[in-house]
Formats: sequence, structure tokens, C-alpha cells
Amino acid sequence: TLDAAQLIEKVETYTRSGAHEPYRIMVVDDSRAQAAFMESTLRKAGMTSKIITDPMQVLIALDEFSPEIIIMDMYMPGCTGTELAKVIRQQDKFVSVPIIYLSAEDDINKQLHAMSLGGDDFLVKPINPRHLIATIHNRGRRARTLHAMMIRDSLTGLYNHTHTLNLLSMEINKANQTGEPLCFAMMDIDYFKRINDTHGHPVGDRVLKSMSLFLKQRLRKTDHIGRYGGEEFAVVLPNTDECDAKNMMNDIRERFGELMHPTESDTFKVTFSCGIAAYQAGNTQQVLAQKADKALYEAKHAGRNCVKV
Ligand code: GH3
Ligand code: MG
Ligand code: MG
Ligand code: MG
Repeated sequence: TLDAAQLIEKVETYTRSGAHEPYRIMVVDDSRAQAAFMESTLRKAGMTSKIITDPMQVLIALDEFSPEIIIMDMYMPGCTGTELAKVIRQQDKFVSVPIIYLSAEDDINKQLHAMSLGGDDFLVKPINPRHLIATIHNRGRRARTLHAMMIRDSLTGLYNHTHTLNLLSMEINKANQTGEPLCFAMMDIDYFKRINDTHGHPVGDRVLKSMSLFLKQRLRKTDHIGRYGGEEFAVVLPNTDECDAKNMMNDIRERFGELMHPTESDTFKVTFSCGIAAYQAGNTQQVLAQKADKALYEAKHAGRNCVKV
């Protein structure tokens, strides 16, 4: 039998992947010469860039590229950088993305005005490449830390409720494009209140950690694992049909049930129940979550420690 304590040791080291991925920078500038300079400067610094010379393309590019930082020219045909910043800030998911103005505008009043309308920095052209890269590094590091905190649950390091649903909605869009199957599974630990009551809250917390690490180890890199509520977990399973999802979750359920969870003086076992919803064309993320919740309810009523579709 496996020891849950050994699992928990590793939970800390299992945190965010992608911490060293290159920054994704979107550059909005109508000047092709400036765009080319930016592209090569960012590439030399090991960053990934998306150059937009037509401001009308910004909104589409935002969704596709999902930048971590936006570098914005001030004067472009058809609109100004501040107008674009305003539109970008209206979208929830881009509220916290740093916007750095890079413009030849040297009037301090205009610079401050631009910053008051949603900009984070104002750099003046021509810019020393090292100055530019240092600014991006500082902004990027902080933006990444904040973003990681916003989307994760602090006890387990899994995605939080909101982000799990965002990922589900993203995978629904993908499934619509590719025609691949998609499943959403919800899990709830059985008699968890009794575990807390018998062994204490800290032991309950350790069970939650071992469950989350267990899921991370057993599921694929492409699956998204979330802590959906107190002792509820949810997983988004792309490219997985109902039958595969059921087999996968049943296997995980059985193996998790074999883990020995330690107390100061003893060990005990824990099980969970699981409900699975298979995506059908037209299902929204709310509908899919409701279907999984209903299946989970059936699993509980069937006596717990089982998987229902
Ligand atoms: P069932 O088999 O029907 O799911 O029963 P249950 O006892 O698991 O369900 P119930 O919803 O009654 O209890 C859930 C408990 O989970 C109650 C709450 O105190 C506990 N809980 C919620 N969040 C945490 C947490 O972060 N840590 C710990 N230790 N306990 C938590
Ligand atoms: Mg310009
Ligand atoms: Mg519950
Ligand atoms: Mg429960």
C-alpha cells in the first residue's frame, strides 16, 4: 500500500509549470520599421512577440495570442493608444495585463494623461533596448505572480473554481472546432466531515493535498484539475469520450481508496464519489457542470465510492 505522507512531501515541488516560458508580448505599432525593431529586440531577449500594425486587429489578436504584456504606440491611424487601452481594459481577462506605452510623445502632460487612462508605464522613443527589456522583465514577473495567485487555490495549488470553469469553456470552444470529445468530472470526498471530526482539521487538509497530488500524478498533462469547493474537485478531460473518462476516473478512485493516510497514532483510508458529464454539441459550461453535479449526486445516493455518468 502507498503512503499518503510521501505524496504530500512532493506537493510543493509540483507547482506551476511554465514559470520559465518566454514572456508573450503583444506590440501594437503602425510603423513597420518600429515593429521590425521591436520584433528583433524581443526575440534576442528570448521573448515571444506578436506584432500588430493595424489597430483594428487588436481585439482578435488579444484572444488568439493572449499576451502577458502589451506594448502600445500612442498615435496610429484611426485611433490612439489610450482608446485601445480603454477597450482592452473592458474585458475581464485583460484587466491586469500591463500596458506599456512606447511613443515619441515627449509632452509630460500627455504622457501622464495616457497613464491615467489605464497605462502602466510610458517609455519614450527612441528607446534603449536594455531599458525596454528591463521594464518588460519587471512588469512581466509581477504580472505572472499575480496571475498565478488569481487562478489557483492556495492549499492545493490546483486551479480554483472560477479558473476551472474558464478552462472548461475554453475546451468547449476547442472541441467545437476539432470535433474531439470532451468530458467534465466532479469528485467529492466521502464522509469528509467525519474525517475532520475524528482526526482534526489539519489531517483533513492533508487528505485534500494528497488527493490533489494524486490527481496530478494520475491525469495527463493536457487535463485541467481544479479544486471546485471545500472537498470537491473537478477535472476537464479534453479529447476523452464518456467511456474512457469513466475508466480513467474509476481507476483513480480505486487506487486512491488504497492509500493509507497517517494520523499521529494510526492510518485510515478515504474514498470519493465521482460524476461525469460528456460534452454534447451546444452544451454551455454551466450545463456541463450541472450534468456532472447531477451524476455526482447519483453516485452519492448509490452508496458513494463509485463513478456515475
Ligand atoms: P458526503 O459523503 O455526503 O460528501 O459527506 P461529507 O461529510 O463529505 O460532506 P459535507 O458536505 O457534509 O462535509 C464537507 C466538509 O468539508 C465540511 C467542511 O467542514 C469540510 N471542509 C471544507 N473545506 C475544508 C478545508 O479546506 N479543510 C478541511 N480540513 N475541511 C474542509
Ligand atoms: Mg504611430
Ligand atoms: Mg461536498
Ligand atoms: Mg463530501
